[in-house]
Amino acid sequence: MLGGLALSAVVAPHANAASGLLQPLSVEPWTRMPGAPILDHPYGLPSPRESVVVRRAARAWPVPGAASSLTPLADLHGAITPNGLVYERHHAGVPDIDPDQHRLVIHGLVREPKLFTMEDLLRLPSESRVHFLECSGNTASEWKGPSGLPVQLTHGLLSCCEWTGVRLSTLLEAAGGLAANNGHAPRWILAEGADAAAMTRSLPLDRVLDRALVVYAQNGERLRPENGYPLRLLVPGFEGNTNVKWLRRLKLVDAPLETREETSKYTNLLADGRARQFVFEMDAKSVITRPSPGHKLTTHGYYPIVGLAWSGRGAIRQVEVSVDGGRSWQPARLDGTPGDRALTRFHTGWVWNGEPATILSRATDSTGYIQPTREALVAARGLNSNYHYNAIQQWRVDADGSVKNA
Ligand SMILES: Nc1nc2c(c(=O)[nH]1)N[C@H]1C(S)=C(S)[C@@H](COP(=O)(O)O)O[C@H]1N2
Ligand SMILES: [Mo]
Repeated sequence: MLGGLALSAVVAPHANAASGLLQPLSVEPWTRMPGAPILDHPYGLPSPRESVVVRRAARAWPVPGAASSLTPLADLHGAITPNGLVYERHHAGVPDIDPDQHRLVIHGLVREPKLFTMEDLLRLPSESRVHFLECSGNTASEWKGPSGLPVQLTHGLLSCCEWTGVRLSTLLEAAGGLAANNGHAPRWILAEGADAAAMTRSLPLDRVLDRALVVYAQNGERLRPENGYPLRLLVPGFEGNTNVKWLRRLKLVDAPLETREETSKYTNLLADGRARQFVFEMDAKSVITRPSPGHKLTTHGYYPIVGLAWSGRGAIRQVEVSVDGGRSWQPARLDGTPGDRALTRFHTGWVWNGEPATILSRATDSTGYIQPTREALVAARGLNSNYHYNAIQQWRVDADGSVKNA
């Protein structure tokens, strides 16, 4: 059963009418001749027929090297983002780092400061884990109401990879463990990148020690240059910015360094003029990726509704979908067992009767937190803030079948 309907009942009428199931299959040119030789592409490429499935830029940035590109969520399947489609956010371009010359330093309040080569790091115990990464600026376009943009441009600062690397705790052990000094206790850790932005963030040790990894691989191969090659910090569930790319330095300190990226940027100004600082976890969120703006429903009848849900505080417990503007909700089916701080694919079905409709999804995470409405989020946070927009997203389906962000 799908969406309460037997599969045969919903699929058969289309299939018979449209594709002439009773005709014998024709023998096409590609079946009559051997295909292209192997090793045309020693590194495989997607089918040229999928050439529209690419990252896109949402806007031009005013500073040289500052740029972002967004993941084509509507065209992806499952939960893993292919490496070539992982969204990018660079504050000062993509550095061209020679891995043989790259070094990672651990210093500050540790017993024995250490310098690691990439070779050293590859010899340490490693592990692989699937986690999402989301820029805290993701979906900022919707704070003031529906932007009209497609899901790639509203929610595409989002990816999910299997990351491989070394636990932060293993590196600390290699540095002889934590060491207080002159009354300074090691409570925070500063991470610094080797790019021209020298991106630096301070992170509370007690919240990252059990989960942070220093990673050198994504989805089975070494990191892509744009995602931090040869080394990046991965803090599952934390806002994208804290996942420092091109990582070269970790310093154990007793208090946050109050860097640019945690004062002037990546703080959240509230309506009353106060600001939230060190807002690390990405709150639970979901979005319908198909159908989504730009798609068109061509006939009345059955349509699958699929999307993605995630939470920076744990796993997804439930996703509900509404096709009547939020008046009634039905639980969606989740793929497998939702992973900790990983994208979760949800599915449901819907028979569209040709009337205008509004479709929405709402996520609940393993802490019991429920994704808020836009009204509730704005009431709590005001409209000054750019970051951490996680409200329920609605798409409008018009009578002609076109889907809009309106
Ligand atoms: N060194 C460095 N690390 C960085 C950045 C950067 O510009 N320089 N951008 C940050 C931001 S804002 C985000 S959202 C993520 C993006 O990671 P990705 O480009 O691999 O998707 O990296 C973070 N780490
Ligand atoms: Mo970001």
